[in-house]
Amino acid sequence: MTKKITLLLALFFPFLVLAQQPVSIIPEPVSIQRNDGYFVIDGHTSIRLENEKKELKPAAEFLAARIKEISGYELPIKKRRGKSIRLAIESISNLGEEGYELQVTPTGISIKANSKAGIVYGMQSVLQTLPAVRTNAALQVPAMRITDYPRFSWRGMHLDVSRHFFSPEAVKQYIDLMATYKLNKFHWHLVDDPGWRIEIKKYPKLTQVGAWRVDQTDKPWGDRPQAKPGEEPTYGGFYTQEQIKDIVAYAAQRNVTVVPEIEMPGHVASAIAAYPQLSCAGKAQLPLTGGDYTNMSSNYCPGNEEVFTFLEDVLDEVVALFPSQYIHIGGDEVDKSGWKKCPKCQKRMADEGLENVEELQSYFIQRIEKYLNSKNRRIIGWDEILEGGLAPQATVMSWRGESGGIEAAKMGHDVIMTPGSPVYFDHYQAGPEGEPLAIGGFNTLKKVYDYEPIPKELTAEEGRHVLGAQANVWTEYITTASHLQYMVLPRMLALAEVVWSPKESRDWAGFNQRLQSQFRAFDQKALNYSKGNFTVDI
Ligand code: TNX
Repeated sequence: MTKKITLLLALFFPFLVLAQQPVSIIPEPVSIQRNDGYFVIDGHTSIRLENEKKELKPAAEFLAARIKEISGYELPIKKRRGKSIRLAIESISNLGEEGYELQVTPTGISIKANSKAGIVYGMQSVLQTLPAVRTNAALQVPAMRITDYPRFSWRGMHLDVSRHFFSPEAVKQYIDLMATYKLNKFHWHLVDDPGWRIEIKKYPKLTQVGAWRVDQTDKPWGDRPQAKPGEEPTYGGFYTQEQIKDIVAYAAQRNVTVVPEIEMPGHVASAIAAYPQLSCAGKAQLPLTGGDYTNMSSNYCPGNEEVFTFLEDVLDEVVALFPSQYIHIGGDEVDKSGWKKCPKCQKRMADEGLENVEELQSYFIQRIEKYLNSKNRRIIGWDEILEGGLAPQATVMSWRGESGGIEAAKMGHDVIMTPGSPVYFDHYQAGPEGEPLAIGGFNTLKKVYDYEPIPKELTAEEGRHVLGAQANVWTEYITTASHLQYMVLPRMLALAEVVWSPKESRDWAGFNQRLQSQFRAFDQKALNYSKGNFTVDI
């Protein structure tokens, strides 16, 4: 019956029915009120900066560029009479650093926030109501009033560019997707065994040698054999420092901080390939492959002073490229058995009074932490850095479930939750029949959507150490930008809602409805995404 009435209304008063249509924004804003009518962006609209002109200019340019892309209109950024999109930094209580107030009426749009970040998020909400690609249709923004701010300050996506290299364009596209859904920390896993991906001027071999390997991507991970000596390592790539600066600036314009990960002391066969003297064995396992590595020639040697000089030099260049307060230093999955057989390591342990190899790793991480603290930076490490004693200022990324995060939060350390289940997006999201080969695991969209980053085991006080959550995307099996899109879409949108929207407003059915307009945007942009039947939990 109600359907019939709606249909009749639509026939005779289409405007009325349109006015009732809900607005679909992901992540769901804290409060949203839909009003009647639309604001139409056209060739007479301008972008008006009320104050803080300089600070807001890049944000305004971002919005202007987007509108030009979808409509051809070139909105001037200036004060002029008539229709405008007003951007204003003001002091507004209860919005926090990243919140915003958005008001759309038939005569104009106003975005107010305490900072540039909030203004950018207000723009993203507006942009989600518009077509994603070039259109000749009118650009109608629904009249509405939104008050919005994030639940967590760390809303992260990680990308492993070592197991497979992704072009700067693919990385920018990934950052763009993050920004659309108000995710703000891009954890860039730049170093791992199969490839060193960041140009370091002082150590050119890192990318001349360490960025290239023998291609064995046609074989499943466990079946990738050691390359034969002399085989040509031609597969890989790296980012020049110029490209990195460009990506960091691109991200900053969208309020995304790029957090680089420089792995140590394990997962560094690529660095050892370039500078074999940095390993306990003093030799490398060459040529590099996409397969496994032995520990004697794929870890740094903590007994060797040269290793610390090398890392401090590398970190000097890293710090100069990345304004991020945090530098991720890895720390995961070190097979320490080689250190037990290494005389230099034994001597180091005796000199420092260390009882076991776990303490030796802790010594390593703590030295690096001290160095980075002296540069006014803070370290993040995977939860293994708890073993042998946690570095005093370290933030812990909890990936082997939540127990490491719980332990660290109880010790008063900050924590980022990235448990394999449910936020490893290299795991299957459906199937596995009919799905592209994945490393294993099973993290459905529903499982991601239901994730609660603050564990019950923590008191309210301890829970405040949980800065947020992040999805990790390891790329042993992900070889192309299109495959990467498929693994993160739409799970990234579920994560966005988990870390941004109030816990109480989580609504699986509503999310699925709002997802539909995002699917249209993916189709328009020819993005590859999983189209499973998400209304049921598979
Ligand atoms: C474990 S998660 C790793 C990665 C792998 C990943 C595969 C973590 C800190 N280390 O090196 O790529 O599993 O899911």
